[in-house]
Amino acid sequence: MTEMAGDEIVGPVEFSRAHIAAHSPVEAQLYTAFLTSGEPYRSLYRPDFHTAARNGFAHDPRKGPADTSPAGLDLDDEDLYYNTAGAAQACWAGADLPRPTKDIGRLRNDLRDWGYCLIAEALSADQLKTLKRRIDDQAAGERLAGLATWQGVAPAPGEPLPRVQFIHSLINKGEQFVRCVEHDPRGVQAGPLIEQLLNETMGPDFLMSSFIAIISSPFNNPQGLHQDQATAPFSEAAAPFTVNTMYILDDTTAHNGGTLVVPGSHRRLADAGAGKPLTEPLPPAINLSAPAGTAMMFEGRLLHGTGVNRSNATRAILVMNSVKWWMRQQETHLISAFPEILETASPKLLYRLGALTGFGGIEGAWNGPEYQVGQRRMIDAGTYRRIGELSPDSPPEDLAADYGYRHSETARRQFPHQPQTRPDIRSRHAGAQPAWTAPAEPKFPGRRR
Ligand SMILES: O=C(O)CCC(=O)C(=O)O
Ligand SMILES: [Fe+2]
Repeated sequence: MTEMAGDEIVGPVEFSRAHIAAHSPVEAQLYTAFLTSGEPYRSLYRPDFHTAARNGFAHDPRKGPADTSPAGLDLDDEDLYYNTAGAAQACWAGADLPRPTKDIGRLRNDLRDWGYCLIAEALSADQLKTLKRRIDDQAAGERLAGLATWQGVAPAPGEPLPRVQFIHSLINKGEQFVRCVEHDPRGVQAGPLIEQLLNETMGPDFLMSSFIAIISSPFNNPQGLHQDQATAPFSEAAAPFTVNTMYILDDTTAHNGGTLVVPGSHRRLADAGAGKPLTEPLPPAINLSAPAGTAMMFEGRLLHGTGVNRSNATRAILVMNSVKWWMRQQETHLISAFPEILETASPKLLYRLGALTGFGGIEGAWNGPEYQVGQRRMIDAGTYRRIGELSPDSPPEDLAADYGYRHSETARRQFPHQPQTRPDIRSRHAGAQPAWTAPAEPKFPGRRR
């Protein structure tokens, strides 16, 4: 057997893997205890702790019963978190939980105090109809094509796939979805109100992380309750890092699997502290109940998950997740989006897709004020050439090549002032053109520069 190169001692013994391992017991390590705390999920999934959640806020269909459909789902046991009709309902009976409203003051209070709010008639009847029809068609098309995505919940024992269909990258699948991302009132009549609440909660420079449809089928398994702000064990009491806007496309109740939510859990989890176990049990979950056309906004710390659809029809929602501008987006829009979507996008849409150079740049062209659409176009066309190893001895054609970087805003701006550039290269690339120019529209106020 050959020695692994990484175990070779090539310098001072203090740098050897064996020496480092011998001097790194877990107790001596910097933040390992915090990073591996597993909180808050360790607390959330604790059995016999939270009210009306005997097995914690997670569902394991392998634990039975076996004779239900699907196997493992127990719809009678009131002590399971996904059955909210009995003890759970009694627990919340007197609470002034969010109800659909158009009153921005009430919406603010609900989002702050309960972690979610419900915007009444966020979609007009026409907008709802258009979105619903497009989603039904898209979902059916993706199933027929063998392209449907099944995820979010556990499959039942013996079933190969979960009973929840996701539709990804909605911006590619109908212009009404683009309007949702832009909060254009022609697509979502409550768009300006939603955008205001997002701006106040996230800062106006938020990005769109993903925009998807989630369609639960009869007797899907429930989702383990979770925070969509995937920052655990980091937790911040002052404000959330993400906010979801969820458009409800079917009348939703406990019967057809309205989203499970633990009202106020955003505060309780944040107050417990980052990486710390919960010391107080949480109250039970409720199922969201609201008419189609309502938008639920919920913040990233709120505990929630897909409920069990006990009806004989599907339940569809659209979820747009917004993140801080310095967080990684769930979807790499710059690769997923159709070129035409990027090329005709407004500055606001481009910004929200993460196409503004600054973070996630290409080959260091992240210091300019431009959008990365040009680079994407060149990549699509197969004309984007990357800069590799260069030296004074490189073949002249390598030094002079038409690299993709030459077409970036940063490169073009700096090129005339470059010291030592070979004269033939200076003249050859003096007129490098951008591969794409953004529409001359007013600057989007969310832009960071
Ligand atoms: O389906 C739902 O109601 C919620 C889905 C959800 O929370 C998720 O997929 O992260
Ligand atoms: Fe979620």
